[in-house]
Amino acid sequence: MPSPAERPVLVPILGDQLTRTIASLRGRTKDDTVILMMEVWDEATYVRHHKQKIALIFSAMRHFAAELRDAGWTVDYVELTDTDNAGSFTGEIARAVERHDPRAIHVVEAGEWRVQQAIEEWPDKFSCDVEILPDDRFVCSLAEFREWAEDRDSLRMEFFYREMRRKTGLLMHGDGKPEGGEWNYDSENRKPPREGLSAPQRPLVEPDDITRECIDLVEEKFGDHFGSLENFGWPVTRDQAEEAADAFFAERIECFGPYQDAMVHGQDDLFHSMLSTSLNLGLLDPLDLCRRAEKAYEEGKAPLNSVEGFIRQIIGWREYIRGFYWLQMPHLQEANALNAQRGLPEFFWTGETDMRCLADCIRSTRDNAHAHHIQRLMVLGNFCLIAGISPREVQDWYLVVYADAYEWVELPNVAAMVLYADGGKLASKPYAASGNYINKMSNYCSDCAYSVSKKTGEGACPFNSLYWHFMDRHRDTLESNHRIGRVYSNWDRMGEDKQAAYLETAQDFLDRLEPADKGWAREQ
Ligand code: FAD
Ligand code: DLZ
Ligand code: SF4
Repeated sequence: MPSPAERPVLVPILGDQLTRTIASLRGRTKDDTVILMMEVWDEATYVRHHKQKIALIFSAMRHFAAELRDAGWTVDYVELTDTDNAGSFTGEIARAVERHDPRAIHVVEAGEWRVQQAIEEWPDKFSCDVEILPDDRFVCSLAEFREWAEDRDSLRMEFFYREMRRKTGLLMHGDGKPEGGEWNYDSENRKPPREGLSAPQRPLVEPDDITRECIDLVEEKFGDHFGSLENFGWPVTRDQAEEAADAFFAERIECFGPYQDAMVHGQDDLFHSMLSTSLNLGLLDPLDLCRRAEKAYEEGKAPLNSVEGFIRQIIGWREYIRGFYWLQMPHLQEANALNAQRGLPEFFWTGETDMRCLADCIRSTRDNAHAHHIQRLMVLGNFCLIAGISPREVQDWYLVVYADAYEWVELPNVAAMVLYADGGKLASKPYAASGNYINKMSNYCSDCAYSVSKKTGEGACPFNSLYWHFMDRHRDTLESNHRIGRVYSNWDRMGEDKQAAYLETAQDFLDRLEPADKGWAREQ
């Protein structure tokens, strides 16, 4: 029988922990470590993920395992189709404990609450030591976020972001002042798309043999999941992710800021970085990416509003969203402050709607497993908010359809930012908007079956009447919010006939919405 010292340490690496410097590997020696990576049925099906998302994660995991082996590590890799695959992380750990008789398990905490609950049971389930290490691939630790949030009435991102700027020194002067004198250049980042606006095509990564095998596996096992695999071009290795970042810094960051909120029919990525999948898998380091953006500014290759905007998305929003998730779980999953109960419409899965803005965003979502932020927030999300769609159904949809979707980042964005389901802890007011906003920031309305300038009746843009229906039905909750401004005095000034026309048009539209089969998102 091997002595404890001869027994290896088992290091499970989960699908979104594909970082060579991950805490569980740091300081370990190759001759007494077995790395375990597991493709498991439970993770692939807890919601019915977009096909590109599963292919991306499996391919990135397989490439990562190959890199580790090349570097001399022992990797025990369990494929989805391996005989005896137990189907769950805990089941696979049990089998690995049998195979390797480890003296300890060292695992980095999970990104998702659901998985973390399972990991926390391991010390009781297995007889060896289990060490659960903090995930330090973020700028702000969870303990630090908790401390920041403690005793604050308002958890606004802007104040957190300033702390992160001070902490990292990004775009900061020695005297503690922000570069350019302002913390935030958002007001310069709302340019509507000018006629003919087009961005350089993002380089797509040609699938290699490993990726093609994963694509075939997904078609075979998950062929009835939402989405198309045809356009698969995601980076699946760190080198590829770095090349994607190079292309962003060379070609798109300059216009990233000004056109951050713009939407153009058929231009799916516009000037966005398309780096969220790589960041969330662990292929890219968030701080390093921000330092590269800062360098582009210092070298005069990108304007301050673009660079500050990009850095804010990462050390501001991304970090804040993660901290908020862990602070609010598990009740955030159930939050429904506005008591929204309507089922998600079927067209979210089929894309079959005459509303051109929604049809284009859903098409991009189906073809690319991606839509950019303003499409997610102000078209898809805004519709769900003002139509009163149930948070659980909206959450499931977003978790399924995006290749970058993990609950820690999806849930706060959906429940708190989009649906105001947390009652305003994250957002100071609901992001509700009429067709006017979409018309200003996109070219969708010019060729839509509905008329954006028509407010009520047949052919009127549904966003117009739904907006007022939303405001009217939540008057008790929202009227006292000082950021809602003059909305209710405008509403009252309209007079009863106009109000009735709005409410009738909206109700008529809502009555005709066909709810989706719940089987699209989860096995029934
Ligand atoms: P860019 O526009 O280039 O931004 C740069 C980076 O900033 C992103 O890669 C991302 O890491 C980060 N970022 C920007 N906004 C946010 C944000 N609100 N929250 C967290 N990080 C942010 N992002 C995800 O990574 N996974 C999700 O599941 C997800 N779900 C979302 C759901 C809704 C309803 C909304 C409104 C936003 C969601 N986001 C999510 C945030 C954002 O839409 C995506 O990160 C972004 O579209 C990814 O594309 P990009 O890499 O081109 O981003
Ligand atoms: C999303 C996902 C999928 C589809 N499949 C796997 C898998 O088979 N094995 C794995 O390790 N991870 C997978 N993931 C990502 C996990 O769900 C992710 O690591 C957890 O959500 C983190 O808590
Ligand atoms: Fe969307 Fe309304 Fe514009 Fe049509 S008119 S694209 S539904 S905002």
